[in-house]
Amino acid sequence: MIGYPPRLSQFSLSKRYLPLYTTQDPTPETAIIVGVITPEASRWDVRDHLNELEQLARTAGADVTDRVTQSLSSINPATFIGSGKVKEIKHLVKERDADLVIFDDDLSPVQIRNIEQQIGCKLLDRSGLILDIFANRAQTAAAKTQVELAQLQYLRTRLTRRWTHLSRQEGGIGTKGPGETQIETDRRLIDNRISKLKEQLEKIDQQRVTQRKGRSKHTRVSFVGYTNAGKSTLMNALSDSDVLAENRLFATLDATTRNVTLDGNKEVLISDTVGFIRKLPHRLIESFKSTLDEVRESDVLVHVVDVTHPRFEDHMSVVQETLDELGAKDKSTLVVFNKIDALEERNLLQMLRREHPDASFVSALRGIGLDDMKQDLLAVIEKDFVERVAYVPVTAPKAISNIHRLADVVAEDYMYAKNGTNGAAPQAVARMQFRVAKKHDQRIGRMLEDFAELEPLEQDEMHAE
Ligand SMILES: Nc1nc2c(ncn2[C@@H]2O[C@H](COP(=O)(O)OP(=O)(O)OP(=O)(O)O)[C@@H](O)[C@H]2O)c(=O)[nH]1
Ligand SMILES: [Mg+2]
Repeated sequence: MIGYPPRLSQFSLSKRYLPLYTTQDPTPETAIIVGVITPEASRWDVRDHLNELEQLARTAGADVTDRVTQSLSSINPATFIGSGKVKEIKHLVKERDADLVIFDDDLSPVQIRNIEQQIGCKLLDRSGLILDIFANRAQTAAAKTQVELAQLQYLRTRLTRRWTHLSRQEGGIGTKGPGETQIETDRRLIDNRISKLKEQLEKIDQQRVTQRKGRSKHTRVSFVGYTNAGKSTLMNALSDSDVLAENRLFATLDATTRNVTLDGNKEVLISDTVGFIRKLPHRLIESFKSTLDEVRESDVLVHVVDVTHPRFEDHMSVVQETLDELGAKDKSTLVVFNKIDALEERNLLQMLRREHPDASFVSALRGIGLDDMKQDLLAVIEKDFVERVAYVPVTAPKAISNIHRLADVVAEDYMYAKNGTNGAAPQAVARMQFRVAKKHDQRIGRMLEDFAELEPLEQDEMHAE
């Protein structure tokens, strides 16, 4: 069953554990989907948006029987669509014996209440549907906690009186008496749960920060892209791993990281993570902060695009906007056009090659173009790195270990060096040759300031000394 509205009775029935609300019933529900044609969204836009909504509904376990559209110059604040249209949907629901109606746009609590009262079945908007899918697909403790938080925050703003019978009053010291309305009780229960979830997420966050610190010297690459673009398939092809990849939306909800060796023995860490979609609920992005930190903190992004999708250019814009929202828009990025094996229009490929001379063209599924892509990735990474040589006294082991932590040490030899200006006695040093990301270069430079004047002794100087 697609899970909206969640039963608030859950919140008061179990004080210890409040189950995540998920889609579990295997029998498909029947759904009617609704889109609105506006001056900003043409008939063709809405057709494609509804195609995607239907795919989302299918992912959530519903069969779509009908599509309803309406052209509107302005939105009706009470019912979003016109009142005549609501009546039409009501009849259709009856005729089809539909279980739910799904709007492609997000509705206000008032609109949800008004429409639901009239149509006589469950009503869901796009965000609610996406949240339901996420809830159903969440596997790990982190993903489950993140989704539940987003669900409750979404629900909190949509509490209306229709739920007043669902939550039991809890009596006892410190609780309000019978004067408190059920909505207040529900809101309080939700708020308590939200703060617990936030605490849990903070703990998960701290663990992840520790994990990430351990791998900070490696170049970190994140795969980003629209859902179903082929990120996990590409990850599997490059790293010989077995991340779940399938033809459904939001197959991946957690970040998986793998070690991949590029040309020249350059090792990088590649993370595959949750896909983006048009109108990804803002709350969801917020609650998935710790998963998406992987993207925010990576050095380079690989933007995977399904080139066979008729709307792939829109998808690219959605990904850019989402990256912007995450604060990761300006990272060095390699664009990878995927699924070229399934592309029927050869012209499109030629045009794209002309328009995106720096992009890679691959088939992750068939293993086409992967070596070239690895080289392209290496080139993007190299642009962000500088190579340095430093002489660090062995009496400064902290500086040596910091270089190992922040940079890729290419060579490390021990020798004697002296300060060219102050005439002090020669000292044992490590000659360190390393490659460092530009973002860490200044930091290392500051750490090594005191040793900047050290110069290696020439062979004959060593004997003279
Ligand atoms: N024809 C073709 N299909 C591909 C290719 N790469 C991936 N696919 C298919 O596209 C579908 C989605 O692939 P995934 O790797 O799960 O996509 P994803 O980007 O990880 O998707 P989410 O995790 O849902 O965001 C699967 O059915 C893949 O088999 C390709 O190069 N060619
Ligand atoms: Mg995936």
